[in-house]
Amino acid sequence: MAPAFVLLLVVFSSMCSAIYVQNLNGQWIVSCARKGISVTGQVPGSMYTALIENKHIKDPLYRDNDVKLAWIGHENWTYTRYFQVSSAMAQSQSVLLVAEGIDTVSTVFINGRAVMGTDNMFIKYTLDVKPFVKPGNNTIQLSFQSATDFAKKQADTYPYTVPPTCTLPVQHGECHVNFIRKEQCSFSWDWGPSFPTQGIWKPIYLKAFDSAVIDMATVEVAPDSIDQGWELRTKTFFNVNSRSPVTGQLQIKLDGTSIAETHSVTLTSASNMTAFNISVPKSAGVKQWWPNGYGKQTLYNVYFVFTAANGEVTSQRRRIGFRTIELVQDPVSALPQQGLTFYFKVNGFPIFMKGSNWIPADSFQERITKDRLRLLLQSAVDTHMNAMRVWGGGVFESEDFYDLTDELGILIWQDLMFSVALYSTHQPFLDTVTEEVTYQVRRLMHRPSILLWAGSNENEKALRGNWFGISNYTLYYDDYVKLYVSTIMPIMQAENPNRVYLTSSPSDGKETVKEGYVAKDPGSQLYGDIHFYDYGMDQWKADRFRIPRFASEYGIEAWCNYETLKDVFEDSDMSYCSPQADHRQHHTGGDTEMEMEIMKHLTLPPSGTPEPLRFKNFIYLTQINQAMSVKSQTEHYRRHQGSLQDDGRGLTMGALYWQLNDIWQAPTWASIDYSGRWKMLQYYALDFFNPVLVSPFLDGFDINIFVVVDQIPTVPVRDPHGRQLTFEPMSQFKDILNSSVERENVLDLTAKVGHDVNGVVTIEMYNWNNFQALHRWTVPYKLNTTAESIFKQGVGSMMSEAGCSSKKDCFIYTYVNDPTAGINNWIYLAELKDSNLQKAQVTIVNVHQDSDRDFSIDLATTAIAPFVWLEAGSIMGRFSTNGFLMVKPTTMVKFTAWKDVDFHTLHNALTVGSLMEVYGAWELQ
Ligand code: BMA
Repeated sequence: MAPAFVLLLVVFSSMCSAIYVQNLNGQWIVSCARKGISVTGQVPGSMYTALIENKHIKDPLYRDNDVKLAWIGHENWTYTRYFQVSSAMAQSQSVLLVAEGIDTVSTVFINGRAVMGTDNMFIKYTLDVKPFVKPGNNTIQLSFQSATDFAKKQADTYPYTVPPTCTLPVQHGECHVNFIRKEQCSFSWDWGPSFPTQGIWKPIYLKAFDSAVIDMATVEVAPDSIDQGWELRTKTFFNVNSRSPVTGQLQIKLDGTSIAETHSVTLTSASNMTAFNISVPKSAGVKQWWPNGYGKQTLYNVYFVFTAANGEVTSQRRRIGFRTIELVQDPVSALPQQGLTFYFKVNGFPIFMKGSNWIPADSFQERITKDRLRLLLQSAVDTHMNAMRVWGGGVFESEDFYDLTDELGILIWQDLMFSVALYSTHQPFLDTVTEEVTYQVRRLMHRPSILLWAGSNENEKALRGNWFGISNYTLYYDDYVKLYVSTIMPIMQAENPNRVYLTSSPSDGKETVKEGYVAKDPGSQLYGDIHFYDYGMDQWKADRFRIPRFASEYGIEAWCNYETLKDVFEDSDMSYCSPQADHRQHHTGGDTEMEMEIMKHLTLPPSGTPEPLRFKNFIYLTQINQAMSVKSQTEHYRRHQGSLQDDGRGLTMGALYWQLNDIWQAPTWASIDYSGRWKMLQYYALDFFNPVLVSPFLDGFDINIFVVVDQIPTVPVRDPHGRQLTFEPMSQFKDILNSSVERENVLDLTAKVGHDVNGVVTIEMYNWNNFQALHRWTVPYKLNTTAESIFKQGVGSMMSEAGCSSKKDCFIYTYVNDPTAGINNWIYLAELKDSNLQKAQVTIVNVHQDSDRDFSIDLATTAIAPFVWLEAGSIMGRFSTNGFLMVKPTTMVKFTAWKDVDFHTLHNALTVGSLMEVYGAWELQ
């Protein structure tokens, strides 16, 4: 792998001045003296992958290997390699060792001499090693200390306890992860195993020069209010040789325009940064960057080229986008107790954030390829997501990740890496955090996809809610403020003042600040964002959900796909209550919770059902439960974007469910499992995040049906008392469409919304026993706001109009415009476990190959079938829809394989079932 973002040019300008870059990636020796192990290992990488590649250990994700292999993380590992230094390189004024990521606690030796210590995985380490290297053969060794051992020693010597001390026993994890600046979930989480890695996880190289070289260039793209153009606030940080001032020319150029500036600069090792603000006038005609669903993701390169007086040249490219982001926190009404709005305007437009939460895609970062990231992020975009939260217990993600989010238009709510814990605040810890946050902000701030920074995951909430049973609140409160406010906030203000920094997520936003950074109720529905979990409630119904301003987390567990488990389970493990199935559940009582949730709506497999059928069916039911629960909650949030309750709740403008991806094969909150297969929830996101949503729900004794068109509010929203709220009229958007620069760049949402705000919703009542609707209501609608009720009628009166005599017999199906438009939804009248569902049998009647990877599958059913579920066995790919209600005798579903596959292989692998066949299988017992 090339250094992630450093584009270094080796230019020979004279007989004696040159820049040399020597890659130290590749093969190293990875050893553990105490265990007598010495194997080869790749860098970037960790000791686990080195041991796997050398067949020293089996797949760490296999069965309970995470526990059996726990010893690996408790040992101290050493990375060693030889490297050659040419005499020319050795003679350079500076020979820097640059390590973009060391995981985590190590002493670095060069030719046997300790030259540097490391203790933070999120820092780039740079050291001038000229005094230690020699022409010819050299050795470099990183002698690691076990991360678990280091964390324990830190905790033991700290003057007081900083909880939580250890993870819950059900997680089979390690203790005191809050004492080490390392991926917090690598000591285990409630959805993931413990693999406390050691290694060199990012590129490492030598860089030699005589003058000065670009270390890192930063760009903050800010709107210029005078000419309504833009300003590029640039900083260029240099590595400067220590001996003398260096002069040179720095050129900064905005690609695709005529904007280029060259500045003469003088650098010393003490004064190694230059700052230039470059104006991009309106006349430059740059196009804006839009989130997914709103327009194109136009990106521009900014090139920084430094030519030193001695002829040495280095350069760096930063790819930027022109967009504004504003977090609007205005009073929702004249009554101060009704709180503040919390929504984002992108390029001036209020945008409802639709998305999910991201966790590390693998315990071993080196296994995450760009293809894997693309698969996951494309899945997000394909299901209409425009936002995602990079959760604070993982890592600051890779350049590949943010390249993709920039290109795909996914706005990133970027947590800092602190999660569900209190943290120590002794000076060395604060110092390393300062270095970490400064480096990461500089590394990422030019990215148009980064929406905001947030200090932690849930730490404000944890402190206020006393999750860890502390008795001295003031002590930990002071620590909290010291870390997120006194230490981190000034860094944000200095480095990236144009981007929002929230001290925690969730928080009450401005109200959190007002209340001294730990709000009385960080879960308030009237301020900021919330995380909402309640595994006891009926999550298929809307009436008990909160009505927050923004839901940045909510979700429920389901098992990963059965086929995915085959990678790590033996046949004997494929049982509902097997020890291995238990082992995989890291959320205390998780399986029982899922059972209880399912039983509210559906029937569980009888205990006599043979395995693995019972397990297979249970997995299917958990996925139905997860899909239906998250669907209900997401639709609820979308419906509330245009509402304001009498108590001030409403104007919900974000729904990021927990969680998109998985780190291993297990029951978790993820919608895409570790293999990349979609769970039913991901298929449901296709509909519940659709730009146009028809959303029926039970509102007391009524069926209430909303149409939601969430892009651009058409007129200011008024509440029942005529209070005008803050959303802008669509005319602003029309102005943009009239601008010649932007017309091509944005989706013509006025036309699109114009189409969608006028439409017809058809509502049909069916008896489960008949493909013909009992009755049909046709409702033309014209929306004034983005989310409106277009139909409301008592269930009883609808039933009598339709001639349905019992709720158990009937359900309601609804669609927008015509049934083939794909915008549809349904709602049952009696719990499905009590309904008179018919014995449907769904079959594959025909498969047609459309291309090397694309297939059409014709399905038929003998009766209306809920939750029709297709699988393609071991063939990886995606269906066009899945888990759906089949209301007609036939339908067609597409399958796209990720690799070429021949017709017979796919045909043989395909299976289909529905709830009724699952029930049928039980009756056969
Ligand atoms: C929230 C998250 C995660 C956790 C999830 C499910 O607390 O921030 O820490 O995995 O809920 O419990």
